[in-house]
Amino acid sequence: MGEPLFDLVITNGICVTAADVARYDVAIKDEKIVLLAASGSLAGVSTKQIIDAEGGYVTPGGVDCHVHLEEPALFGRGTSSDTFETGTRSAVAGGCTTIVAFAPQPKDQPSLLRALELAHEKAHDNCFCDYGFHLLVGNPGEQALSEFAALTEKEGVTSLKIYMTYTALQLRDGEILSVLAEARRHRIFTMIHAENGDVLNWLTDQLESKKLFAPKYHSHSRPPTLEAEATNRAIALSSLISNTPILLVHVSDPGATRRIREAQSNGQPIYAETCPQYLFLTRDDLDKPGFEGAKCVCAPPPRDRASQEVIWTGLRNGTFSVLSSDHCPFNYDDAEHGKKTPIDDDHPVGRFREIPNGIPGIETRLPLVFSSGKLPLTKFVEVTSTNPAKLYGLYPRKGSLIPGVSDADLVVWYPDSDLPNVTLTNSMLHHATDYTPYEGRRVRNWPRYTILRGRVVWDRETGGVVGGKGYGQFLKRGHSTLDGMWEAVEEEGEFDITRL
Ligand code: DUC
Ligand code: ZN
Repeated sequence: MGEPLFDLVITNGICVTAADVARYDVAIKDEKIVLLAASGSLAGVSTKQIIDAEGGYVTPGGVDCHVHLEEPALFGRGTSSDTFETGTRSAVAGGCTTIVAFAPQPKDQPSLLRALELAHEKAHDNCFCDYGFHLLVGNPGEQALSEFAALTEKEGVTSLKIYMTYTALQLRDGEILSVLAEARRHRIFTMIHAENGDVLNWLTDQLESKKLFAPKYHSHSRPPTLEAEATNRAIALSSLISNTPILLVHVSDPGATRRIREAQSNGQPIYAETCPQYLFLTRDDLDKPGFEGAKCVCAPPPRDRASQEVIWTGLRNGTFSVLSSDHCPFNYDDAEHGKKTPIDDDHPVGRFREIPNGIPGIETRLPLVFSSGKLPLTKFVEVTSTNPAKLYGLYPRKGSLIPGVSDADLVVWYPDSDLPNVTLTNSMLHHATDYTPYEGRRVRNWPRYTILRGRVVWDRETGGVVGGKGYGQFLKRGHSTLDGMWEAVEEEGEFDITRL
């Protein structure tokens, strides 16, 4: 008896990709998918391990490209409650096999490469899933801009994120233009947080002058117009730099969505992301008794039910290419580093302006959306795995099931005949955060197995998280390949100010 032919075989599953839903078996060898075969045909093959999916769906592992871990205080007073270890542990338990997290460059740090080095130090040997980094650019001075070449050519970092709000990060319009021009030159993809920081500070001052401090006023300080205006401005700035591709992150507002759709219809390379909080939470969640609303303080804030429907439609019709978690966790019951830092004798319901913005969601992203029944399964795979992989230069290694090419990253879901019917509670999650904004919500399905590069890392029935800390590898990424965006840039030519 020689060496078994395969390392792992999954039989009897219904495989879903962004293109197809079909019954076939999957064989894995040396961390790769190596064979797709007729359903049941691999049942007796020689393999080290076999999983019978019992008729459950099998999807490519989730790719979550908007994850904040181990970051300093950037979005209010608190610091992240999840480390790379706990955040990625939580990721695999929710079916996510790849994340792209942020390497933040503070305003007093001129170098992006130094920021990247620090992020590597935090993540190295600590991750349960594969990971990459986006640079979070707080100071686009001469040095930072001169490092774009090294980022893409040496470091495998081909995307960055900039902010139109937050004192620690906000860029002026001129700085945004500098980033976009340099990003275009180096084929770096730019993510933009579009909220008008100056307007929101003015509105916040107005609310505070009326002594309106409670968490629910977070939403009044960030009305939809503020997101729509900044979105429109971001699109205008991209068009000024010869239509440089950008992605509007975490879109919540119908007005912003319409503007994005219009730009896309005009042929502009405008991409957009949304997140579960804009599908499952509303502004009423900020108005829970006492300080509880702080659990749902994130930016932009959750909107109303009608807005949720517009966002679902935007996912179905392709306005949104990706659905990420924006996992940005802070402990609730923590007055030193968490949501409760702004509570004091003068402010018994805190001050919303200082509540750290962000909610946990890395583990609940896929189960919530998969179970909702509101997306066709192929669309579910497209926006949670395939498109993120394409947008951020990981495809087809990630986000697909191509034999000989794709990493063996898979999720096996429960079959319809045996649904686990889970009631979400924080105690069942694997992050290090003391709450989930989805407490008590019912989800119909949950990843039964998560497989990363051929190894079972999550086995819900026996063992839970069975992957190892440090098994997750750093991924050097290529340029975006979604919709041939950079080919279009080649055709349009380099930015030339005399053409304006
Ligand atoms: N929004 C959040 O809710 N948290 C982190 C940053 C952001 O933009
Ligand atoms: Zn953001």
